Amino acid sequence: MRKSLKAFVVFWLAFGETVMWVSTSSAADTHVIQSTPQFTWTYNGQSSKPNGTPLIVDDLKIGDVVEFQIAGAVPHGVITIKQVANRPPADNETKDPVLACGEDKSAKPNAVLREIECGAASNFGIKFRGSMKLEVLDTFRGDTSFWCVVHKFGMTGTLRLRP
Ligand SMILES: [Cu+2]
Repeated sequence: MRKSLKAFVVFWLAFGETVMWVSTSSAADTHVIQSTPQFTWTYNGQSSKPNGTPLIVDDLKIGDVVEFQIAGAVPHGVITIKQVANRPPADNETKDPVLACGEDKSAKPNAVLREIECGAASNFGIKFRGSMKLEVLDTFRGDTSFWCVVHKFGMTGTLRLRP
């Protein structure tokens, strides 16, 4: 009897640990990308470069949140782009990948990100100060790139799922 009780306790300790491991590894993370006074994006010790080199954020999971924080005197904003390159803005910008605040889901069936915690209006595609949060949808594949609505290819980045 005592032996089986002990086995039971050991089983539950192991089971509980497994449950805890699963829940922490699948929990949603928030990835904070910040603008800097040097006109770059920075994340996790990495930065974009004014020559068009993108900031690479490659540790996303479905359900995670990408938060853009913009502070300081210089205004910035975020819009998705078709490709990382020095292209005229009209050629390169696209709003298709992001379901912005106030938009109907049926209008953007190909969205891979969704703006959340909507305030009075969407911050997507315009200059703003403060925070914009984008949730990684289960449609996210490959690379989704963005640049600053003001500084264009001089301030660009790429989002991708972790390997
Ligand atoms: Cu900018």
